[in-house]
Amino acid sequence: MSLRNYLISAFVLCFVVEAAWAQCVYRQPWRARRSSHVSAVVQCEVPRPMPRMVFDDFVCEEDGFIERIRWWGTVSDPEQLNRTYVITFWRDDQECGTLERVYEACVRPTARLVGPDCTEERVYVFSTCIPPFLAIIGPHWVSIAEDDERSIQPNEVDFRWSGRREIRRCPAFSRDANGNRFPLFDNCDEERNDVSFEMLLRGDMNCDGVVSVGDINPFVLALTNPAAYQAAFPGCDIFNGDCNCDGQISVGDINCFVSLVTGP
Ligand SMILES: [Ca+2]
Ligand SMILES: [Ca+2]
Ligand SMILES: [Ca+2]
Ligand SMILES: [Ca+2]
Repeated sequence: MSLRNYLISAFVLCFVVEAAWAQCVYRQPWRARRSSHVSAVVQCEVPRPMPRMVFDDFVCEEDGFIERIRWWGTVSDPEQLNRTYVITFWRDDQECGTLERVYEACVRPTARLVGPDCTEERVYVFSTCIPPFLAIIGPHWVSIAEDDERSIQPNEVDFRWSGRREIRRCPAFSRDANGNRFPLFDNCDEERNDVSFEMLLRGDMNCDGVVSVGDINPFVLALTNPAAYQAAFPGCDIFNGDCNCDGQISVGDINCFVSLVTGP
C-alpha cells in the first residue's frame, strides 16, 4: 500500500471528529525588504532586555493552543541560526502595551535563507515547536529574542527581528532594561515597522487554516520531495508536518500526523 493510500485509509477508518484542541493561528509573514530590529535578552533564565527586546501584538480568533511559531530575522553569523531563542507571551493592556509575562520558552529553531532585506542583510525564516501555550480569544503580545549568554558573541548583537508592513492593530516596539519604550523605525525609509512572525497550525500542510483530509497529499509531498512541496506551497511552513517536533519531516511524523487529521 502506498503511503498516500495508507494515510487515506487511516483517515477513513477513524471517525472524523472535530479536533478537541483548537489552535490559535495568526499570520503576519515577512514581506520583502524591511530592515530588522535588535531583540536580545540577557539569557533564558533572565529574560531582561540586552540591550533591547522587541514586542508585537497578535490576535486569537478563538481560545486555542499555540504549538508552533515561525519568524523572520537576520543574524551576525550563520552559526547563530540554531542557537537559543527566548519566546515570551504577554498580556495585552488594551492600550497597545503589555501587562505581565504569561509564558516563556527557550527554543532552538531550524532556519532557512529566504532573501535579502533593504539593507542587503540575509533574511532567514526560523521555525520551532514550543511547549503548548493556551491563548484565550483576543489580543496578546509576543517577544522573540536572542539568548545572549548562549549566542555566538555574548554582549554583542547577534539577532535582529525582521520588520514588516502594514502595521496590524498596535505598532511593534522595543524596550530596554530600564523599561523605556522605543518605536521601531525602518532603517531604509524611517517609517514604523511591525515585525514578521506567524502562529502556525500543526498538520496544516496546505495552509488553509484547518487540518483535514486535504492535507494528506501535501504531507506526502513534503515527506517525499521537500523542494516540490516548497514550490507548490510557497507561503506554507513545511515544518507544519514536523508533527513530533524533532526538527525534521520524516516517517516518524506519520502516526502523529494521522492522529491530527483524524482528531483525538
Ligand atoms: Ca549576542
Ligand atoms: Ca502589530
Ligand atoms: Ca489544511
Ligand atoms: Ca519530525
